[in-house]
Amino acid sequence: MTTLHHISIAALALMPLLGTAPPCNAAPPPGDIAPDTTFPERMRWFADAKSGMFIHWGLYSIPAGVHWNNPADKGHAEWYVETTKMPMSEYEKFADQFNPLKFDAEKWAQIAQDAGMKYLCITSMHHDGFAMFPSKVSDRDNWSLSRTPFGKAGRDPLMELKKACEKRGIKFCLYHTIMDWHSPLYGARRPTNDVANNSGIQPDTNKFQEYLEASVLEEIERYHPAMLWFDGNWEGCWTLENGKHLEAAIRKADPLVIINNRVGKGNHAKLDKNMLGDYLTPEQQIPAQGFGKGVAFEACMTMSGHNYWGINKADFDAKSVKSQQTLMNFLFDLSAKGGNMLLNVGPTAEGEIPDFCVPNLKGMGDWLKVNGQAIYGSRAGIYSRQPAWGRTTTKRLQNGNTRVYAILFEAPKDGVLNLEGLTNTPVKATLLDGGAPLAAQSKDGGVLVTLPATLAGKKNFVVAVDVAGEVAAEVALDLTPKADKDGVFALRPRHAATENGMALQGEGDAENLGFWTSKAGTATWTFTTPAARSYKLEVACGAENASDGSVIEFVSGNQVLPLTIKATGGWEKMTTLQAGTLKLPAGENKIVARAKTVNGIAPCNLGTLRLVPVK
Ligand code: FHN
Repeated sequence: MTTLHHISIAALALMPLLGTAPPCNAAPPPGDIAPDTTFPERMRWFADAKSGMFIHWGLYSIPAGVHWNNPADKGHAEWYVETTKMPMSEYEKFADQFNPLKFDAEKWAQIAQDAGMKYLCITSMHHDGFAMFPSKVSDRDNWSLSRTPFGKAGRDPLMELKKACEKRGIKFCLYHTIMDWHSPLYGARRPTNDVANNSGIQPDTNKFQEYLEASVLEEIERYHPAMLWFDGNWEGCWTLENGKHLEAAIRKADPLVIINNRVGKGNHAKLDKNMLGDYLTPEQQIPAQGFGKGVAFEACMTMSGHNYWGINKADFDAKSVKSQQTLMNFLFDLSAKGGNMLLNVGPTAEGEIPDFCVPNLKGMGDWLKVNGQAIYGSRAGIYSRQPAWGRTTTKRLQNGNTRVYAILFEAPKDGVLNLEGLTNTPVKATLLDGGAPLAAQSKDGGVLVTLPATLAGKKNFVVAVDVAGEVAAEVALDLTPKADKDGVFALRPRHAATENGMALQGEGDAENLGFWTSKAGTATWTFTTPAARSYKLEVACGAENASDGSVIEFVSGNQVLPLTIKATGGWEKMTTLQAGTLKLPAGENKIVARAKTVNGIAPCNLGTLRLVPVK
């Protein structure tokens, strides 16, 4: 910027500080916000809620991942009976032990409320087929809470939690499995299901459908959940027709209940013509982009540092949990793309949410108390590819204007927020926390907002900019990495197009691509080189010990650079490895990162790649 421009900026910066700031967090009166008719009426609470708590709690919480026959093997969780191949007759004994006397629904609901979560979804029945409530339907197989000491004492944790949630205005929702490792009627019976094998009952698709629907309808009648979260729909014995029949039965019983897309078949995170249910459910990943106006989606993510859903003793003992910033970045990223975050906790068999989860949840809730206006009720932001400085969300206003919320990871060093590509005329700009007015102007095809020097170094703050009219759908943003003065390319995690389960997390220099939990996961960087030359490829990566020795590859054209991962002791503890040299032609180039051999649950987390010209 020219000196003259700096002077004008300085002058502009002084203006608002001379004014008197309106009251803290001057939220626009609700009447200001135009009603959003994009979604059917029953979906609107969901589209506005943005953040929910997921809870995986069941008999598997008793062993908490420690193998019944090999105590050194601690790598299990809610898939316990399946992954340890425990005979079902042995697993059933956990039901006679389940007595979570420390369970306190008020405490759980308060943790969710303090986290700023607007709905809560708990496993009423996971794949072990065990009903976590006194179910008359499941009692036919003696396979519900009724048989536990807790149930015999008259407790009903789902009802207690429903009441505690609803008195706090939190929507109560239920997870229900389709895949059932216990029922003798389920089509894909496991060889270890000796209970079914000895029952003399054969798998029967129609009778299983009747049983499943009876179980779901019993829950609707008993708990009136606001949403049903189906899961385990991927096995061949569940068909699209089964899903349609179940969905029709639910709609008839309660036209207002929301249903996720796992009631049907197909990819959880891809729109397809056969999609059933009301919204998409990417898991452990944040899609690179949203799915377009009016398409609801929710990414379910784990708080566990090792990505467990049900509690895992080793993870618990290590107090392994994702940072508050990572959780907030999930929420910022998903809100910017028009989606929700369903964040999971795995309570103990004694009935407690791990206490080391609470500070990060509360910290996120405290941020939302001040800046929640930028999240709750918002819709996707103005960019289809996200800027490095932060995220945006939007709200349409009654007066025809659009409020753009810019969530900044950190104050820009030059004190100017550049909403590049936003050609709408700025009408008003304020700092959301405190409501101080800010100077905004259209310039160079964007909107520049001058930030007071008092914000220097501040993180995670929101600037609300009202602009005239509707913002063009997803302002194009050039995110192509460019070479610096030394010809070095910094290919940042946020510049990558990710596929199949990699999620951007962290911020600033700690930014990284995580959740590489599927071998199909890839990250692709696209950039343009001025001339043909060779580059050394340096890769920042972090890996847990179990991932040591994994091999990933960097592919560019017909060149493949293998890189053996060295554990750094933590997914986000980055070290830089030399991957080798690439000869790149002039013009557009792509580098694809892919997994070759994976040790542990993922090969590594990827940080910034650097291409350093070979002299
Ligand atoms: O198999 C389940 C798993 O246990 C967990 O419930 C997750 C959470 O969405 N869903 C399935 C894996 O995709």
